[in-house]
Amino acid sequence: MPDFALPPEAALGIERKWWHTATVYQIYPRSFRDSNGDGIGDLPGIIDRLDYLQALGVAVIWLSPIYASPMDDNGYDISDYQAIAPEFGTLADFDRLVAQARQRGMGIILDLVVNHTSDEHPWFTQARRSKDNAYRDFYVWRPPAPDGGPPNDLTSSFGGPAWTFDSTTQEYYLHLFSRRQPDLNWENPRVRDEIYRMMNWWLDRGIAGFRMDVIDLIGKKVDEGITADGPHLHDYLQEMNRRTFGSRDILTVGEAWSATPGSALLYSGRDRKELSMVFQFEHVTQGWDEVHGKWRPKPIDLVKLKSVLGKWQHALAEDGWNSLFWGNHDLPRAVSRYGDASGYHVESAKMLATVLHLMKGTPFIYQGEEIGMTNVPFARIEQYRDVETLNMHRLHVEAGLSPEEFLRGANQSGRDNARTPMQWSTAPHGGFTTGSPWIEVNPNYPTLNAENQVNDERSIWSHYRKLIALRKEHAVVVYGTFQSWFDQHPEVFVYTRTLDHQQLLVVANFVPREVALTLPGELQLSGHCLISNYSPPHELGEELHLRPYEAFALLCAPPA
Ligand code: TEU
Ligand code: CA
Repeated sequence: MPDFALPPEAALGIERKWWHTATVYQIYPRSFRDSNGDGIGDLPGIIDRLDYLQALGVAVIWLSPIYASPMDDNGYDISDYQAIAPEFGTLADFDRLVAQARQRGMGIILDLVVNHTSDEHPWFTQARRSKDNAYRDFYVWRPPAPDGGPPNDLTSSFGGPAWTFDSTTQEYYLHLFSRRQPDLNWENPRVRDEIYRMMNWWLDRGIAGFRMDVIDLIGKKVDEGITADGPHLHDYLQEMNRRTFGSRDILTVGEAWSATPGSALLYSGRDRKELSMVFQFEHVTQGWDEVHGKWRPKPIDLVKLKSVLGKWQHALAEDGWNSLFWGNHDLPRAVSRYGDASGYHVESAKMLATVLHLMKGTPFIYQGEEIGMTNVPFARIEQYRDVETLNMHRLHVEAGLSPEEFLRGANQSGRDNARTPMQWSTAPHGGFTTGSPWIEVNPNYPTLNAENQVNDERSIWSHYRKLIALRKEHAVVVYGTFQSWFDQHPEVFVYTRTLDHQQLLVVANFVPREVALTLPGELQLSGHCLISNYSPPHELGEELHLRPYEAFALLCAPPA
């Protein structure tokens, strides 16, 4: 709940929600903190670090999947939606986590993975037995094409066809991800009933919301080649809302790689009764290669990046709501992708945080981002664990790419960059485990770790703490109107947020060199500096001399 007096709703023109002022922290449980030395992070490990998260100031913790799973995709392949994976703990641990988080003013949101299950889910083991099994229609089955091959050309996100032949019944089943993640058939009302029942069971345990995995895929029409944004997608979401969380005050965020400003308004519009917000990825994918996608990322084009971010700020200014993020468990480390992880590590990590957290929307921090964790320089494919990276390696090398070239791409964009263990201290394996970790710790942990930063006012961690606090203290950060300046400038990002008589000016230099900038007359360089990544802050004057990766925010109240 916000701890400041907000302007009246009438003045804002929008209904206030507790999650407007919240900052969310994403935990990838496998890599956060191992409590028992088996090398795998777990729920007691998270409980052990709740004080750390409370000190940071986050209001919500999103847990990547913790359910029973064979872990083909680290838990995004669920074999029992109402059981905790034994390596993560027990249901009693989970209840304790919810209660202890609540005592500290934090809520837990769960990852809802209902586009697909594991191939070990009892629904699927039943379904594959015979064509007339009661669970057959829980999944998507099709007879082979006339030549015996897959029913159509749909491909899996993890490489190869989206169809696998099942010899028992001589039909193919659909999997938009790994062959161990068969897609559920949302057209079957029994599937939807089971999912809503399961969601209510978790809501009754006191969770604060759901992050919904690839939710834009549930309305698929495979015979028409439609996967994302199918014709009944929004009907299903409205039905889900009505039958599960609609009457509760929770946060829901849908992962939607296909989202456009138009569809985001359908998902998150005030009167739509669907979700609180979606994750859209346009700022991510604008930086991908046209042919090789994320495996050949393009250098940052700031003009383009600003135009995408600005477009989304404007599109959801009056209705709907934005999520704000640089990273997650599928993406490279923010400071490695958008900043300078070697020359200006601290400055660029703080700059990126400043720019993101002062836009309008709900910010998401991915674990380790608050200490500036970086991509991992794995040199051999054997060091990787991710099913996507391992599949893609096989396919690309078979297709003639050199293993060295593939590794270069994986070093920049592979999902394991985000999944190396949280670096807590200078202890062996960064204090993540006393055993041997399931994936190697980034070798930079002796200098880059949380212990070094929590008590240092000048650290990246302290900068995040200040930004999270600013959102709770200043309504202009939450509700101010966004406007960008210097749109064509390739090196600086400048924007203002305006609410009533208050104006927040945010200035950020995205390059590792000095940049001179003359501000237009409307942008008064006066007021009170809320946050800055250089000390002492910039000199106020006609012309600004921004230092490498310098970023600051000024709050002014123009004379009435
Ligand atoms: O991700 C969706 C997804 O499409 C990603 O796999 C993404 O496209 C890929 O990393 C980019 O190349 C969600 C989860 O976040 C991810 O961890 C899961 O593997 C996936 O769904 C399947 O559940
Ligand atoms: Ca463990």
